[in-house]
Amino acid sequence: MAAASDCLFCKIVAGDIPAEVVHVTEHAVAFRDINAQAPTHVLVVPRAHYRNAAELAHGDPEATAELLRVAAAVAEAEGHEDYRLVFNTGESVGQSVFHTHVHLLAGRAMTWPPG
Ligand code: DGP
Repeated sequence: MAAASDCLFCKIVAGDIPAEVVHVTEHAVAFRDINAQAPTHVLVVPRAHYRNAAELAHGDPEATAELLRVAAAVAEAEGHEDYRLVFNTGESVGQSVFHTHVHLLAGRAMTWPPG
């Protein structure tokens, strides 16, 4: 799927907007969240533009799996055995950027359920 011209994360993937990139693969890019909520807070995004996790899963199952592999690799590289992955889907549950991304959060104790 082509990049969306008005998409923030497409611009980060393309290198047009700077980000602290920590891991890159054929299908995915991982970079630190600008508004970190944990000592490790990394966003893993597909290079291709899909609005949310379900659309990515339908359109590109391999890239979907790669997001999870990259998240695990980044967690391990940063020394975290325990971590949380979050896909927000829809504005009412907190999605603010409509390019699929999984939040990797680690490095502090967390409670359940999330707010
Ligand atoms: P969500 O709310 O689930 O759509 O997550 C979007 C995340 O993107 C949010 O935690 C903040 C992060 N974010 C927004 N703008 C930027 C940016 O320009 N650079 C980086 N690195 N992260 C951003």
